[in-house]
This record gives sequence, structure tokens and C-alpha cells, in this order.
Amino acid sequence: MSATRFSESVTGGIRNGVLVVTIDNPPVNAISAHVRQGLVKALDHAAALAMVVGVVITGAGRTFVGGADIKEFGKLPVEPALPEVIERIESNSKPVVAAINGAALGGGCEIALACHGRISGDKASFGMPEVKLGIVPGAGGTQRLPRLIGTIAAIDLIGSGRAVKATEALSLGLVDGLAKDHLDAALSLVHDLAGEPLRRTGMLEVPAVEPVAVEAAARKVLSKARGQAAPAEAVRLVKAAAKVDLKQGLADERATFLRLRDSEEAAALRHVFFAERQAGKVDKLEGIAPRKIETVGIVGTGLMGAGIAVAALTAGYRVVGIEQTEAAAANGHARIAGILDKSVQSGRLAATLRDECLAQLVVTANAGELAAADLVIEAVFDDLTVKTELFQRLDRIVRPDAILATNTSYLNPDEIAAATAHPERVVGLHFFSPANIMRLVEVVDCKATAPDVLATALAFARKLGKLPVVCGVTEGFIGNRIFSAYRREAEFMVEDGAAPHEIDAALEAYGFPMGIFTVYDMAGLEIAWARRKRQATTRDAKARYVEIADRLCEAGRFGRKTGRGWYDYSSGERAVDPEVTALIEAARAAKNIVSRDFTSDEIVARLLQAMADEGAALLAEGIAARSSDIDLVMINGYGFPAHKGGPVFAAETHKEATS
Ligand code: 3H9
Repeated sequence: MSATRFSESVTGGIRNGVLVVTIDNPPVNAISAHVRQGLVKALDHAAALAMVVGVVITGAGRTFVGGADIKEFGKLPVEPALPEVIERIESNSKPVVAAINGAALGGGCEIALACHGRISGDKASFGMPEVKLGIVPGAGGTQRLPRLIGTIAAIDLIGSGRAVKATEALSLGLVDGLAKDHLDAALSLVHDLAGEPLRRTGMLEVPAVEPVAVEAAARKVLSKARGQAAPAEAVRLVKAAAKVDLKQGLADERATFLRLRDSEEAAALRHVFFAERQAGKVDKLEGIAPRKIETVGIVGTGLMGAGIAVAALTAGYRVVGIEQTEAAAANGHARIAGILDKSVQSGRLAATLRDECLAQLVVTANAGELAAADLVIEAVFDDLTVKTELFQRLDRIVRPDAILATNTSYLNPDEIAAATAHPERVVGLHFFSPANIMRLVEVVDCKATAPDVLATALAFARKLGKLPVVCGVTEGFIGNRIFSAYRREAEFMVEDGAAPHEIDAALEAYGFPMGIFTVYDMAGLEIAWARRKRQATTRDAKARYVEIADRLCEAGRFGRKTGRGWYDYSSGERAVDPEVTALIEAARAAKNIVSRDFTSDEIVARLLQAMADEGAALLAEGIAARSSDIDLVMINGYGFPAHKGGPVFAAETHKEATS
């Protein structure tokens, strides 16, 4: 098959009377201008050759087409636009079949939808993740997908942005066939279709469905939208596909796409998209190979240790859990098995995989079993003596090339490392609870951590499906340092006149799932109180200190679990408590503070600025490598709304908008 080059990224060759067009635009075959130009030229070429009966479109490498080229957003448009290319495909007089080798996402899925037939390879996946970028599909997805798979399934896929694997795509009717050799199957489908009336997706009727079922599907998707515009717009467009003709539906979709593409929300989510791809990249690790990890030791199988164990087991590692007694080990085993069972019940894990995980798990009181571990993670009580003594013991048990990781939240891992014989093999892996669910891991690059140890920790976190962010040593690392600044500012505002429920309401309206005082009450107030008491003697006496939280703790108000904290929970719901209001007023009076009102906008602006200022300090100290890492930590570990881009990004945009 001799190849014809249609553009720098699109080539074609004739096989068995069919023009096989390959999109080769690494790394993900995004639909850059030259891809669009190449596809049109390829269709022209096929039309001009009488011997060609039809066209197959496929992708080179692991991806079919990863969607529109996001890097082109915000630049001057280059002809032809994707909707024109898609219209060319759908109206082509010779059959066009997609041979989908890998991910067909966004515009990639829209190309497949416009074809007259779709054959999926077994590694293919399909999705319209546009809402995750703050936009809606802009090349016919909202109009063609419901015609093919029905309104309800289309609302689910487009409104949530979730991707489906080949088998689910087949059962939904998104593809016509699933074949190991998808290219061969696509070639024969072209021959079957040649000369027959072509099934053009845009010409199909949307299957009729009960309106109540449509509303239920819409509600389900929108309940997770947290105030974002794109999911609601996507649902509106999909619903409209059943009511208006294709032309009108496409025009509405395009106008909505262009409007949202230029919105602040979309800019924020694009920032997050590229931030995630940058995270965990460390210049000094260029060319450094990670060590091989097969067996992971986890010391302490409480809530945190058990969560880490589940994350490691489901990623395919063998896990050795260590407890102090056999009875505690049995409990730890049961805790881990319980989390795995829950994952099976919620459909996140196949039952067979749970059994495979359990076969890879040992929990024992015999620390000697750690001799087999390549990496040991401690998840024991956060106390320096406990952790240093443990690491000294581990030093004598584990192999010389094994890595030791601490999951401390607040202690100084350099001090833990310094107590060991080989500080260069110590690294921090700060997981967030529940560790099997939360995506964020702060990977702490300690003073003596060897480069290949850091590279291994990063590779391990990625293999767990986590988002690793590298961070230097500082009290509380990136997340808790920013969180402390955020909490401090919120307490300053309470002292100055804002009520806790006003601050929470402003934060929740902004997009946080919970306001900071509600989070406090959920987590419990006593641990932070104990820390404040420990730090009391070393605190800067001149720095402003708000005592209200201490007063709450002294009154036994430790949060939700005691029924009272910043709020009262005696009715089962959070309620403003006059006792807390009186306590706050007394604290203001003691400092002669004249209380004043705060608007929601001012509350949010001050909290964003406090976080951004602390972020700037972390960058200046070299603790964080880039401001986008700070944004990711707060989004993935502390509920900061992704569609605002993270605190540093948001403070900047907020400043620009108000200046
Ligand atoms: C759209 O299609 C709108 C249309 O409806 C309408 C248009 C009119 N563009 O994730 P990875 C880069 S919106 C540009 O690590 P993986 C990425 O930045 C689009 N660049 O790979 C990274 O660069 P670098 C809808 C992109 O193998 C590199 O590729 N589509 C794009 O783990 C590797 O990325 C989506 O939202 C892009 N579209 O996963 C899909 N995608 O190496 C977004 C990636 O310089 N993409 N890059 O850091 C993905 O979900 C994953 O990249 C994918 C591969 C699953 C494809």
C-alpha cells in the first residue's frame, strides 16, 4: 500500500479498493489545523478516484483522536473549521467508516459519529469530555449522539463527560461492531455499505422517550455540576435535538460552544487540564529511571493505612500490612477487605478483582515480613518519636535498596530521615483520606532524598492513578500551609464581624462543597487545638491570634461528632448557635473590635488573596515548583472548585476583573 501524504499529519493508502486514512499527530492525534486540512484533501482524493469504493479513518498510535487541539483555543481560527470537516464526512457519497483504535474523545468522537459506520478495536474508548473543559461539544456531538444512542444515554455521557469502553459503546449502539482486527472489519464494512443508501447519523430520528425519564437523567447529571454552566448547556442542547431539525440544533450548539469557550470557567478548566499534565514533572529527574516496585509494605492499617493498601492492591501491587499485635492485624485485614467490598458494591471494582487483591494481601504482626518489600509506607500516629523509632527499626529489617516513605501531615520528614542510617532512601508520600478515593498525593522531596527515590515515588503514585505534586519540606507541606492561611483569614473576618455561616454561604455559593467552618466541624476541632497549644510558646507574640476556636474547644465543642462546634447539630442539621454568636461577640469586645458587615464578594476576595499570598511565599521558598501545582493541591485535596482554576489562578482573575 503506497502512501499519499495529504498534510503533515494525514496520510492515506489504498487497500482492497478502500482509501485508509491515518491521522498521525502525536501525542494524542488532536485535530490541529493540518489534520482538518488533511482529512478534507483525503475525501477529495477518494472522490476523484473511481477505483476507490470508500474510506476508512483511523489513528496512529494508542489514540484514535483525542479531540480538538486545546492549544488552538484562543488563537485565530484556521480553515476549515471542524464542523465543516464533519459535514464533509457525513455527506460524502462514498461510505466512510471509522476504525477506532484507541480513545475517541470530544471532536474525535464527533468524527466517528459523522461516519457511516463505526468499528471499535478492543482498546478503544469513547467520550465527550468537553464539560470538563467548561465547554460543550462544538462539532455536532450534542445533536448526533442522541440520534444514535438516545437522549438519556447522551445526557449521561455528554453531561458528565465520562468515557465508556468498547463493550459499553457497543451495547449503547455507539459503534456497529467490536473487532480485534478493527481495520480489517472496517474495510469489509465499507464494501458492505458501498452502493447501498448510507445511514447518515444526522438524518436519523432521535428515538422517542418518556419526558420524565429525560428529566431524571438531567437531574442526575446536574446534581454534580456545582454551579458550572457547561453541563446545563450540554443537557439543554441534547434535549433540543429531539425537538429541532439538525441545522437549527447545530447552529445553537456552535453558538453555545463559542460563547463558553471564551468564558472564565473554560479558561480556568483549561488551566487545570494543562496543570495536571505539568504536575510531577521535575527537571532534575530527566533521564533518571525509577526503581522497580512489586511489594509494598504499609505500617499501620488504620483508616489511612487501609486506604493506601486498597489503592496499592487495586493498582496490582502485593501488600504487606504491619500491625503491633495479631489481633490488630486481623482488624486491619478486615478493614481493608471491607473497603474492597464496598468498592464492589458501588460498582467501582469487579468482584473477581477484589478476590485477586485479597490474594495479594498479608497483614501480620511480624515486621520481619517487610524484608520482601521494595517500598515501605508508614501510616502510624503522627508523632516524631513514634515515627523516628519506627524508621530506625525498619532500617534494620528492610533490604538496603528498599525505599522508606512517611505519610506524615505535619512533622518534619528531614528529621525522620536524619534518624535513619540511609536518609537518601527516605521520601514523603502524603496521602489524603480516604486514600483509596482521593486523587492527590504530595510527594515530599526531602533534603537528602536521592533522585531515583523521588522518581520512584512519583511513578508509584501515578501507577496508583493518583495526581502527584512534588513539594519541599515545610510545616504542613503545600496544602496544609495554604489551608492554614485560609483558615486564619476566615477567623480574622469572624473577629471583624462576619458570621461563620455568612463565610460558609459565600464559599458554598462560590463552588466549595462545604464552607470552611462546616469542614472544621466535620473534621473535628481537637487536633488543631492540641497543635495550637503545642505551638503556644513559640508563636510570634506580635502576630494576630484569634482565640475563638480555643474558646469553642474549652466549651467541649469539638465539632459534629460532639453535636456542637462552630454550629449546633442537635436537630441533625447544621444550625447557627446563639451560644457561638455570643462567644464571638465576647471575643470581639475583649479586643475592642467594632464589628462590620462583609459582602460575599469581599469574603471570597479576601480568602482568595490570603491563599494566593501564601502560595507566593511557597514559591519564593522553593517549596512548590509552580503556582499551578498549588492550584491542583487545593482543588484535589481541599474542595476548591476546579472551574475556578485554583486559588492562585482565581485570585489573579478576580483581581483583573475588579481592577
Ligand atoms: C473538543 O474536542 C471540542 C470539540 O467538541 C469541538 C471543536 C470544534 N489538545 O493526557 P496525557 C496533550 S475539546 C492539545 O498525559 P495520556 C497534553 O497536554 C477536547 N493537547 O496523555 C500532553 O502534553 P505534554 C476534548 C492535548 O496518554 C500530551 O498531550 N478532548 C490534548 O495520559 C499527553 O497528554 C479532551 O478533553 C488536546 N485535546 O491520555 C481529551 N489532549 O506532553 C483530552 C492531550 O506537552 N485528553 N494533549 O504535557 C485526554 O483526555 C488525554 O490526553 C488522552 C491521552 C486520554 C487523550
